[in-house]
Amino acid sequence: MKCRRCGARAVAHLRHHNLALCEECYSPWLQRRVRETIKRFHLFDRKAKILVAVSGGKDSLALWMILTKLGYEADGLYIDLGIDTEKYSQRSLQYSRAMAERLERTLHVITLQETIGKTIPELPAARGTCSVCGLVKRHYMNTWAIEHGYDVTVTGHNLDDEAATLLSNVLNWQLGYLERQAPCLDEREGFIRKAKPLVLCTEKEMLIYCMLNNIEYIQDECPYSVNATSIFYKEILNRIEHEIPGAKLRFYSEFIKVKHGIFKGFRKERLTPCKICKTPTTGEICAFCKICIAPPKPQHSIRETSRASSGPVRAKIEKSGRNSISSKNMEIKTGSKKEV
Ligand code: Q46
Ligand code: ZN
Repeated sequence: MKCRRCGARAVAHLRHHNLALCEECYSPWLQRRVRETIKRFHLFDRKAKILVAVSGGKDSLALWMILTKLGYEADGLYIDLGIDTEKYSQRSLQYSRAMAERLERTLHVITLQETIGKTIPELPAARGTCSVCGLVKRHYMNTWAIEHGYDVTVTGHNLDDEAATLLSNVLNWQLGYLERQAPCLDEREGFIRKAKPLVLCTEKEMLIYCMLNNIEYIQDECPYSVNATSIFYKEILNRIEHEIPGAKLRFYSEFIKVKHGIFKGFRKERLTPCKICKTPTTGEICAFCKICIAPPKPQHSIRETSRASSGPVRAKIEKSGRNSISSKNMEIKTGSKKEV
């Protein structure tokens, strides 16, 4: 198969775009697609100070590289969740540091054990570990970015992630979640602007980008993702996509087109600042503080906790070049570098 752009041997065939591309043409094509997504959904402007939520996985690391190549000022934030099964968090941090060094950008690191004295596996997880983990990550991505003067936080959610979330929200008719599902959530009182520049890029496209750009990332799944329903929804969507190329992209992008009309006049919940961390919430104390900060006790203990936690979040700031590791020390699985 030949590259549609230059006629050289194609390394990637994207059925949903009816497009074949060679090694040379692929990365510029994907980078252009991200740039167009940023423009189309008005995610942020050229001067924005961007904070990339980096997990050590392929999407967030590739996103960080793409934004830097496109000329944006983007730093990284890594939240060390303390998941020690096969040193998952530790290894994820190493890949994130290696990328910071490669891009010569700053990586901020927040360690849960240091900030709240507990790791993700140690927190109460009545609603499931991933639910608590998501809550903690969203909290720090918001508060850290605001406290350090960033304009926008970006995440590496790709089209497969977003389509799976959309399917789940539709199956359960989660109207509140559907209303908030978007490539961009505007800044408002207590909340930083949040954007997802990869929403129109599939998982496969990101994987090819990582392979062609020698991006080393954690290839193991998080041990807690084993029973995640999102994996099941992704499998279903992949089966549909196999029969109907482009179905995934249409499912998501048509929803984004029509959702404004559907949710016009949708009543949002009234929010007031959390008594502990000041993040807007529906109750007196936000879910993060209930789980991570405040013991479920009388009022006076809440005030005590408030004083203790009102200062800025502690974190290490790592400039690239420090704490670096050489790639030969990293545990990279090359077996999965297959042609896709
Ligand atoms: S890191 Fe956290 Fe994910 Fe692991 S515990 Fe679940 S939510 S699966 S993206
Ligand atoms: Zn709070």
